Amino acid sequence: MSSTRRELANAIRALSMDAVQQANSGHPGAPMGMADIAQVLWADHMQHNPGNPDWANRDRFVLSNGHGSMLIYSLLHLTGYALPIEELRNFRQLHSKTPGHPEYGYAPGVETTTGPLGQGVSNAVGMAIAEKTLAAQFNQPNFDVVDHFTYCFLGDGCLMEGISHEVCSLAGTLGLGKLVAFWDDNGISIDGHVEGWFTDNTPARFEAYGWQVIANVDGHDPQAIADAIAAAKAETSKPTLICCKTIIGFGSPNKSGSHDCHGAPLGLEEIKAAREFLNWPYAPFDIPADIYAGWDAKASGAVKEQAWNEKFVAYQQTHPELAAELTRRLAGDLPANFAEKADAFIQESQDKSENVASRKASQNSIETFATLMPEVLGGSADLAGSNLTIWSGTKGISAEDPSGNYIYYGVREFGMCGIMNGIGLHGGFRPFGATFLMFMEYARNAVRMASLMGIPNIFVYTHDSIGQGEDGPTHQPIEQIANLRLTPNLATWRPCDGAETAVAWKSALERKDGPSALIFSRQGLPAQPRNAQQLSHVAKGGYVLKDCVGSPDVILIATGSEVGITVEAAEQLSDTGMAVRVVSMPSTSVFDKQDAEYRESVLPRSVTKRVAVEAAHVDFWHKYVGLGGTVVGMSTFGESAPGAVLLKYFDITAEAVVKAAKGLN
Ligand SMILES: Cc1ncc(C[n+]2csc(CCOP(=O)(O)OP(=O)(O)O)c2C)c(N)n1
Repeated sequence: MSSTRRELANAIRALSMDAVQQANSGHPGAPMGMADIAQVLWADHMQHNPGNPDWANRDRFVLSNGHGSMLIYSLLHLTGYALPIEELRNFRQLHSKTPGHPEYGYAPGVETTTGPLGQGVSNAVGMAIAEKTLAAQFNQPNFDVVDHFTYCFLGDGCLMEGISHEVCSLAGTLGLGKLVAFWDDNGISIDGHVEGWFTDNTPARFEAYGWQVIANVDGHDPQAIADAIAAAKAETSKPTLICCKTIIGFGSPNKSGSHDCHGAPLGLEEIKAAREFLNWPYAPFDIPADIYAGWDAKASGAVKEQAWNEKFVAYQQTHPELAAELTRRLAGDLPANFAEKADAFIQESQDKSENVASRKASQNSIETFATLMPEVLGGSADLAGSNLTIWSGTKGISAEDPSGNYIYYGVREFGMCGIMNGIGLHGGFRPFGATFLMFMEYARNAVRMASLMGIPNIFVYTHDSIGQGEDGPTHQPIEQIANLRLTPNLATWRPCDGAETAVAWKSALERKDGPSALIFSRQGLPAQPRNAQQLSHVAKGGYVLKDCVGSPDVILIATGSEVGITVEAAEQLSDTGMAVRVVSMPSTSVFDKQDAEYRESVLPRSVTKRVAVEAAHVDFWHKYVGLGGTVVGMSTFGESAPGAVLLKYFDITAEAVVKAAKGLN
């Protein structure tokens, strides 16, 4: 006899309460509450193949309420992904594939890391944008080779987070008809019943965004859920929010409906009671064969993928160039001759020797690279004219025409970066998104998530210091660059002129295993002369830009807009007979990865007289200048005045560098 839907859902409930109990930590409430919804969605709608979690046209599933991780682990295990029961037994243990929150790259089938509430839904919006835009660029009559849904589970917590407003608002504007979100409306968050802190009219809120809202769905009634999903899929011009009334911890007779089961093990007594209540007589982690059979999606998934593969072969025959390009883009490979063309552009930038703001140099790089790479999907959080992110081939995407290569994100920095992460995870694009460096803080955690997940997105930051001037201290970064540099797996670049900027862009686009932050000035900067070897060493993150004869008396280390004044200072110091070396250090993290011999050749240990120069927080630089060195930089907030006045006022000048160097003993 085949299992009932409730029995199948109860397998999720049992696995969740048992795994949390075994780990003695975790969140049983959400998985037990959403199990019936998950059963209907995964059994009847999800287009996926457990045998190949990377199938390009799979539906994407995002558990934005990532604390309910046992829900997704149960689903992946039960449907047949390579996630054996031992992994569920090892929930939350070191080196298991089942960490406390779903981590991208651990269990097969986890599409994104979730846990920081609100960001999962931003990733889901990004995935839905990627699907829609990729489809518009590649599908042909009779060949819908890009054609999948993005499903997202979210709780009250995600809806309370501001980022959900940013991204759901944009999702409505962009008419993401294949995005379906399920709100776990259980009235509970950690502190208890949400009436005291969350009383929004959520359906009205989402209607105002332009979503289709299906309200008052009983999240424990499979037919109501099935009807809602059918209606969601039928609406192709708007995203859909299905508001599911659920009981947190459904099945736990004494703890369901209360925050007691949100984030703590139910306890052995209560688990026993829940087993009786659910009529689930099996031992922990023991799933009967007929329940496994009811969930198993391996055969049906293989058939679905096979049908798509056949369609793709026919597409390849009819549209060979498009098929080859789509294959390349989905693999994340650079176009043929990329390195050669990029190097020619770098040389050209060097030869031009233009004195421009590095944000302008960045725009020149974007022009070149976005023209070479149609997968570049640019954008800015309403600062295109300041960030200089528009190139001659820019085409904005809209609900009506999603085929473009640029997203007008509006004033939504955090949303932008979360969406970029979803786009990057989906595949087919190389997103970049821009804002003022100061506002990286609004988006900080999404940049961290890109770094944690290893998504090679590019975060573009302009107006990088007090040199930006009149906007004043609210807009003048001080500690932000250090913050970016301290983020593991983020490559941070602060180039000093056109050639360094071109190298930074090339390096960011060549990365496959993590994001890059590219930091640019508002003000004009002098181009630096370099010989061929120096030019090739820019990619090493730090190199000798100007040298003396013999061993240096002092080494000056600078980045970005301070390289120019540091070279000036070096000239003045040389005139007084000092042997001075200038090191340009556009990327400290890239420099740190070079071998010891190279690093020693740039910063010989024997030279302890060192000055670092950067119009940003001084503290970061002590690891390069040591206790014997000093730093010309900032340790207070800025002021409002023209940039040149401020640089003088705060002593970020060639004279200050000379004085600092002379003061070393
Ligand atoms: C950004 C962020 N802030 C706080 C938390 C801690 N946290 C985890 S779950 C939760 C409450 C979530 O409530 P809800 O979405 O209703 O989940 P449920 O109680 O229904 O499981 C909080 C505050 C978090 N994970 N992320």
